[in-house]
Formats: sequence, C-alpha cells, structure tokens
Amino acid sequence: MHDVKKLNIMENIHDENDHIAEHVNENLTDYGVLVVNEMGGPGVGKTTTLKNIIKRLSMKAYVIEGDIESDIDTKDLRSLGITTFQINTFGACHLDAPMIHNMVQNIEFEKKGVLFIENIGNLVCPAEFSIGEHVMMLISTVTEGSDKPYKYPLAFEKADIIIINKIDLIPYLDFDEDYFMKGVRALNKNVPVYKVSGKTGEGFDQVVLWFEERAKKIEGKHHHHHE
Ligand SMILES: Nc1nc2c(ncn2[C@@H]2O[C@H](COP(=O)(O)OP(=O)(O)OP(=O)(O)O)[C@@H](O)[C@H]2O)c(=O)[nH]1
Ligand SMILES: [Mg+2]
Repeated sequence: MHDVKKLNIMENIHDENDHIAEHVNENLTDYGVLVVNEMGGPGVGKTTTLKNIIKRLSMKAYVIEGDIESDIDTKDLRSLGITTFQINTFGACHLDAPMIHNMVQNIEFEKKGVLFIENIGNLVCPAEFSIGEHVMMLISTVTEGSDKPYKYPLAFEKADIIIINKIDLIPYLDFDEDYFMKGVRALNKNVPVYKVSGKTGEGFDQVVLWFEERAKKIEGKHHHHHE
C-alpha cells in the first residue's frame, strides 16, 4: 500500500515537471533558442566543454550554471564575456523544470542562439528530469572508465549527443573504447559520439558543426511560427 502511494506521488512529480518542461521548450523554440541540457559526473569537463564550444560557435550563446553551491563556473564563464546565469540548488542533486522556468523569465533573449544549461555534476539524478531541452548532451571521459554505460544506463540512453572528453590522457590510461562503445550502442543505437580534448581543443570543430546544424532546425520552426 505504501509503495503504491509513493509511486503515485513520484508520478505526479514527474508529470508536473514534464508539463513545465514542455512550456519552457515551446517558449524558447519561439525565440529561436536551442536548449541544451548538459550532463555528466563531477569534473568530467562540463564547463571546459562549454568554453570550447562557445568560442567556436557562430551564434549567440547563453549559459545557465547549475550548482549545489558556489558560482565558480559562472564567474569563470563571465570572465570570458559569456552571458551566464547562476542557479544554486543548495542540496538538490539535479535541476528541474520549475527552476529553469523561473530563470528564463528573467533572461532577455535578444538574439536567436543556443542556451546551454550545465546541470549538477551527477550521472544519475539529472537524467530523470527533463528541463525543457531540445538536446541532451552527455559528457563522459576516458578517466571515468569504460564501464560507465553499463553502470549508469539512463544517461546514455537519453543522450542526443555524447562527448568523450580528456582524450589527451589516453596514453596514461587503459580506456577500452570498444567496450565503452558496445555499451553505448546497446542503449542508444544512433547517438553521435565525439572524442575531444578540452585541454588541446581537438575534436570540437565537429561538435560545433553538429550544434549549428541542430540549431537550424529550431530557426526553421521559428520562421514557420511567425508566417
Ligand atoms: N587533461 C585534461 N583535463 C581536462 C580536460 N577537460 C577538463 N579538464 C580538467 O578537468 C577539471 C574539471 O573540468 P571542469 O570543466 O571544471 O569540469 P566540470 O564537469 O565542469 O566540473 P563540475 O562543474 O565541478 O562538476 C579541470 O581541472 C579541467 O582543467 C581535458 O580534456 N583534458
Ligand atoms: Mg562545471
């Protein structure tokens, strides 16, 4: 009986969250803004990836930084001239749609472009909550080990693009790419996977091309909406 009640409450929380997420998504689609939910464990290079993508991107970039505490990443991005907003959850292990909804109401999207949302460093909870994204970008690394798709399947299953970061460290590690990719493909047959180094910048040109192509689809919708 208790389990049934608990299940219903969890379902309601997810329904409510998904409803608001849909609203956020529609709103930003209207502005011609592609919304990217960036996920990955602590220290995999989420912020480093954003810096590498944004400096190569031909479109306007907006960033929302999600952290339990601190505004270290926000200060870092702002020092580079990147339009960045901070959300602190003070405990919660993931961002949710109401948090994003509240934040985007205060952002002036004066140009079309891409809104990158760096989620809380965590490979589990963020995968369970939609925050209005068009694209779920998962950052993985060669330093985490090749077994991560098998142990944290939901994030890999839901990803629209997967980045394997820190490839400059491959010579010092025993990352088994075949095993890793076998796990990825079992969960997500067609997801594009890009190997990059946030340190050297290797591989980011292709990632940026993918985002520019993906963002065009939003623009298309945008024009259509006003015709
Ligand atoms: N060698 C190497 N180091 C990297 C690479 N990318 C990131 N780092 C380093 O890894 C550390 C963490 O990078 P961040 O970009 O802060 O990672 P994050 O995922 O944003 O971390 P949190 O926001 O704390 O979860 C930093 O010291 C980076 O300099 C890479 O490709 N190669
Ligand atoms: Mg970060």
